[in-house]
Amino acid sequence: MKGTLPYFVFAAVLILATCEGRSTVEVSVTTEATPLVITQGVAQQTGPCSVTVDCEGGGNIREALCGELTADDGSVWVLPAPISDGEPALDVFNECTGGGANPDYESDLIPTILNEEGEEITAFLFGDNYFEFYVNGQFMGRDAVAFTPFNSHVTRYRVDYPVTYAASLVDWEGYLGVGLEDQQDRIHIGDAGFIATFSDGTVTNEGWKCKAFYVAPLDDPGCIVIDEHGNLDSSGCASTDDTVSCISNDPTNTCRAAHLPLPDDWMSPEFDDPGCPRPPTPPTR
Ligand SMILES: [Ca+2]
Ligand SMILES: [Ca+2]
Ligand SMILES: [Ca+2]
Repeated sequence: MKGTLPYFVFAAVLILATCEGRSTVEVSVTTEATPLVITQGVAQQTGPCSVTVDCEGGGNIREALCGELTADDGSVWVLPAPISDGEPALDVFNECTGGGANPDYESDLIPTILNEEGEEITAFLFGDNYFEFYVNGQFMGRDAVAFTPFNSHVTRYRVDYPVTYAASLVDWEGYLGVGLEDQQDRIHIGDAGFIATFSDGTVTNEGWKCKAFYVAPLDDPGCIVIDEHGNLDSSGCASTDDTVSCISNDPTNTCRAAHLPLPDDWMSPEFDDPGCPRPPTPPTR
């Protein structure tokens, strides 16, 4: 039914901010409703996974590896996030595995038919660094280059309104478990973001919702506030290379991270998202 306002869900597995503890008071961050787990240091196991690729070209190539980190409570965390084995979306620009710009993307697009009589929508997708994209709970493609160089994608589908979009977003990390990466000769927090534009005029904006499942690097997890719905708020935490002290103090052993389990149905239109906060908006430059 064209004209009906779509409804959006926007789930993130890694938030864009990072944290530092400022409080000297011991703060419990684990509740029955919110099984937040704290880990310290990098993954015990690291290696290639389904998104690891050999880049043919492109500047600033960082290889995307995956890892596993076992917490003190015995829980095992896949880092930087659980990853789908699904196929990448069609390239718009991909220097790593796609030869650069893809001027033929328009003719290469094959619509996925979710509803035969639905609206045909084209979505342009860019993630720093990695996304998996779902429409009404259906997997529509993932990012072909999980770390760097940066790349962009497009996908097309036919669907009835209202539409629920869901994306898992990962700011990939070079030091799995502590949210850090190499930049020239130093270790660095990095940054992240996601932008999508749709042919029906929809855009990513403050109307979407964003839930964090993994926050790093942290000095003291007590800076994280958990609301009554189990959402993590790390806006009170420090988030720069200069203010997160573990970065300059043996980060691979001392930086901490906060983890929430990713629900199986996070991409479903029925996913319960009360109180999910709005996503951070990008700085004006
Ligand atoms: Ca990417
Ligand atoms: Ca980062
Ligand atoms: Ca990044």
